[in-house]
This record gives sequence, C-alpha cells and structure tokens, in this order.
Amino acid sequence: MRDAFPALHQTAYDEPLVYLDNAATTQKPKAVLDRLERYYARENSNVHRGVHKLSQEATDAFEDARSAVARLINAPSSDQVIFTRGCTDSLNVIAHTFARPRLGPDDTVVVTHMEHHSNIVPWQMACEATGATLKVWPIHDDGTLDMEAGMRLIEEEPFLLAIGHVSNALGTIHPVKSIIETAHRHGVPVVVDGAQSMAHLPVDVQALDADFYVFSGHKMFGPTGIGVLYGKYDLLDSLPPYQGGGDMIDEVSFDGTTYADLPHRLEAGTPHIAGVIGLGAAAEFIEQLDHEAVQAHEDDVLQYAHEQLSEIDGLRLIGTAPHKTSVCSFVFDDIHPYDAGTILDRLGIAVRTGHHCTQPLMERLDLPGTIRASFALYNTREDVDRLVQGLGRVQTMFG
Ligand code: C6P
Repeated sequence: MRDAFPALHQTAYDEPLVYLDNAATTQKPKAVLDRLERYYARENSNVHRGVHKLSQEATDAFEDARSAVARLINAPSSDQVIFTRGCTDSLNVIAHTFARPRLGPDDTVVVTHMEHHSNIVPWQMACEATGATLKVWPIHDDGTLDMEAGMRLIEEEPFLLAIGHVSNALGTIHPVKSIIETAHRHGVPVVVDGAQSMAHLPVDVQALDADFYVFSGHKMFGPTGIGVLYGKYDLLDSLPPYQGGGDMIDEVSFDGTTYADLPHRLEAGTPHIAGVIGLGAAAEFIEQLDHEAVQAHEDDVLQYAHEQLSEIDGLRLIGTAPHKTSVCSFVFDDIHPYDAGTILDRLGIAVRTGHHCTQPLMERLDLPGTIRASFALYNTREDVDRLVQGLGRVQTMFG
C-alpha cells in the first residue's frame, strides 16, 4: 500500500518522512495522480457544453466520477451528489439555502461541543441572521458525547442537528446512526460532517438515514478544492439555487430564469473538473480496498500508538473514547505543543499542533492545544516507533 503513495517515499531534513497529519489532508495514490495527469494531458475541456470529442470525454469522465462517489456512499442516485469546494463549502451551502430561509427566532440549531469550526460558524451565522439560538450538546472529559444531555436537546425538537461522524481533534466515532434514529423520531433533520470518516469507515448514507452528509476530497486521497454535498432528494430539491450562473439554468431571459434539475442547479459555473475526476479516482481507490483489513490495520496502529505513548512520563492522552479511529491527541505537562511539533518536524515527523480548528473543544478541555498524530491506511507501527523516539528527543531538549 505504501508503494501506491509516492509522497511517502521522500526525506524531510534528511530523515525518512513520517507523515502523521492525515486528518489535515491525506497523501494521494498514484491512481489519483495519474488520473489527474491524463485529464489535463488528454481530455482537458469544459463539461456539459461542447459538442466536440474532448468535451464529451470530459463530460463522461465528470459524470462517471459522480457515479463513483454515489456508489461509494451508497447514495440512491448520483443526482444527490452535489460537487462543492469541500466540506466547509457544503456546510455553508446547507446553512444558506436550507437553514436561513426557514429559521426564525423561536428555532434552535444544535451542534456538539467538539465540532470543527466549519460545523459551528455557518450555523452561528445563520442563527445570528435569523434570531435563532445555537445550542451546544455537551461532552464528557474522555471525548465522548454526553448522550443523556443530547437526548434532552433532541426532545426539545430543534430545527436541525449538525454533528461530525468522527472528531478531527480526538478521533471519537460518534454513534450517528442511533442519534439520527432518535432525531428523526422527533422530526429533527440531521447534517453529518463526514470530513474525517471517509478515509477510515465505510459510509452508507442510506443505512445511516442521514438527511445531509458532507465531506472533502482531499481527506480521502483525492484532490484539494473539491468536496461533496449529499442530501435526501426531496430536501436537495427544495433548496433554492445557491449561486446563479452558467450550467445551473434551464432557460434565461430578462423576463425571468428557470433553473436546471439536480444536481446541476446547485453547481453554477465551470466546476473543478480535474478535482471531480480525481475525486472519482479516489472513490474507486477506496472502493477496491479490503475494508475489513484496512480497519483492522488502522485499529492496530492506533492501539499501538496509545499503548506506546501512554508509557511516556509527563505525556497525557487527550480523547480516550472506546470507539475511536486514526487520531491520537496528546499533551505534555511542561512542553508547549508548538515546541514539540517543531522538534518533531526537524526529525522528519509531520504532526499537527494547536487547536485543530476546534477552539470551543480546547476551551472545554482547558488546553491551549494538543499535539495530534493522525494516521491513514499507509501508516505503520514503525511510524509510531519513530514518533516515540522523536518525543524522547523533545523531552530531552525541553523537559
Ligand atoms: N480539518 C484538520 O486538520 P475542509 O477544510 O473544508 O476540507 O474541511 C473542514 C473540516 C470540517 N470538519 C472536520 C471534522 C474537519 O476535520 C475539517 C478539516 C482539518 O483537522 C483542517 S482544519
């Protein structure tokens, strides 16, 4: 598997690179890189417009990619896969087109205390614009949701619940299927932020019964600048156009304009064609994996990391939920995360330090930030060993 990812085979400061920042973005397999090159070298053309051969080829590749993504998440139809700039963009589209026109001063929107800023700020802005209230689903110290408190919030029948599938800062896997079931019993639609699940868990939007499910291409071995907004057909079909322009119209006249059907109505302008085609290749790459083997391997590496790190004096693991994937956050009693990250970098080990775009979570845990090692299917126990050695050097220098 490591051979499929060229970026892993390089040095950083003369040390073999250990890439442990996969929650920020994953590396890209050769299949995706080759597909991007083929598009630009041989098929480059605009889509849905030209009658010429290249345009038809590009259009076919573009729509095949939509089908590949639909298959990967088991969407009932590829019309329910809307291409956006990324997870953040998808959440903003929902906040603008679904929430804002419907929200009023008596409404509430619920988010959990450990959401990424992208799944907080768009709802906060929608609430500020409409007089609605944003409510926060509390969490326990180990990084699990306080289910009793959450159920009470759902029983109050908020307008919407927005929840991550997997926490980017702590790796907690939330029981979204049962949460959605409960929410639906109370008539509450659920937006699931799947940014951190797509590279690690099988996602079946129909089995989850998610109303909306959003994610970014670059966190699932695909290109940056491309993402997906999946929604139930009737919900998506009820959304007004988000942006006006080419490709999203049926007919335009100065007397009035009519709009295209889904998915094009929500995809104004020339799309990120290469991004979509690259994302399709990433979806096919994930589709052909042995998912059980991948999950077993990732669980083993995470478990090993937890064991090894918890033996280091003065190091505290942050986020010890029983159901976790791929993220290991930790702090030192007396070393700032930034200092640790800088030394690790010089040793060729890439981790992320700081608040991970989850400032409310860090405030709740009373931390300035954490050091976060986040794994993907190509990471190994040897990578964990290098991290542990590196942390030994950090302690020698700062401890
Ligand atoms: N988290 C991280 O290092 P974009 O930037 O749109 O591709 O994804 C935003 C986003 C939304 N939700 C979750 C749960 C996320 O983890 C992210 C991105 C990266 O953790 C960059 S801040």
